[in-house]
Amino acid sequence: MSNVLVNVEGNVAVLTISRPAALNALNSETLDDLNAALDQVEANADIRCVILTGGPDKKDNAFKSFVAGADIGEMSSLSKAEGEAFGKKGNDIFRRIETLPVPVICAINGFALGGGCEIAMSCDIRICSDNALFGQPEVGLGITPGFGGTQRLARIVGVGKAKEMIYTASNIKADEAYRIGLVNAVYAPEELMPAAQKMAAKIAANAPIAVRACKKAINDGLDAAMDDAIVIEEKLFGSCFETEDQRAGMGNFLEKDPEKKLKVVPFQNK
Ligand code: CO8
Repeated sequence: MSNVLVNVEGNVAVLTISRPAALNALNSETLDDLNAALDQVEANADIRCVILTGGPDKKDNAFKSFVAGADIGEMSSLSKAEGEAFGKKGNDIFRRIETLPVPVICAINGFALGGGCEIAMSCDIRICSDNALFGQPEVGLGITPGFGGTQRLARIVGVGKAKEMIYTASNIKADEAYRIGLVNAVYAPEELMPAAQKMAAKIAANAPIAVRACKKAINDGLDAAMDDAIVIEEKLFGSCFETEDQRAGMGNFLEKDPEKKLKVVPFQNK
């Protein structure tokens, strides 16, 4: 039985991290399951957007945790080399999420602590429920954030705020996460998944090759100097003119017949 459920509907895949016995904490097995789920996503050319979320808790079946961190029990007896290997295992998978060709929306439905906050930060877009709680509690456990937290938090919320959160190991609630730009929006718990689905459907309705090119241009450009970054954009922009989607999208706009002009373009992913 996998700890990561994959549910594909239309062009959207929902990946649910489900380890109810431990508030969806990431042990090695769950990381392997996540990697296998990403294999499934990459093998399916119909998937145009992914939603990542957490499953319900064992006690009352309520959604109280997205991911409560890396598994503390598993980490407690690691040697230096094993700690480094565990960090690399998480980092490789989170980097895979970050560079997955299609956008990933993280729907954070409760605790996003340690590795939970870190996996959320490897996604393209984060939205959360109003009961979400974010933090990097690692220094209280005698370790550093080891799944990318020291790097991505500073890039997302700025160096000063990231250092404050990491050094003090203080958690922040959903409204503060929104205020500092860690999440794009906050919803009542029952509205979170519908909002994620709505956003995913909007993304999936656009030209998929263009959307993937935008993700690549933004990600690769952020790692480059501006002179190189705009060249990255130019190349990807140019590549769109070899696609049927570009011809369909622009042809639709230029259509004189108002009936046809309003028709949704059936993008072909070609
Ligand atoms: N690891 C393992 N088990 C966990 C974890 C976790 N991170 N979080 C919760 N659990 C388990 C509990 O042990 C408990 O199990 P049981 O029922 O068998 O006793 C069950 O989940 C429910 O948890 P609680 O009873 O504690 O639930 P509460 O509602 O009382 O509290 C909290 C919820 C506040 C989330 C609390 O569980 C908690 O503080 N959890 C730990 C949060 C944390 O510190 N996370 C960060 C971990 S460190 C990390 O993520 C590092 C990432 C980088 C790794 C780099 C590797 C080198």
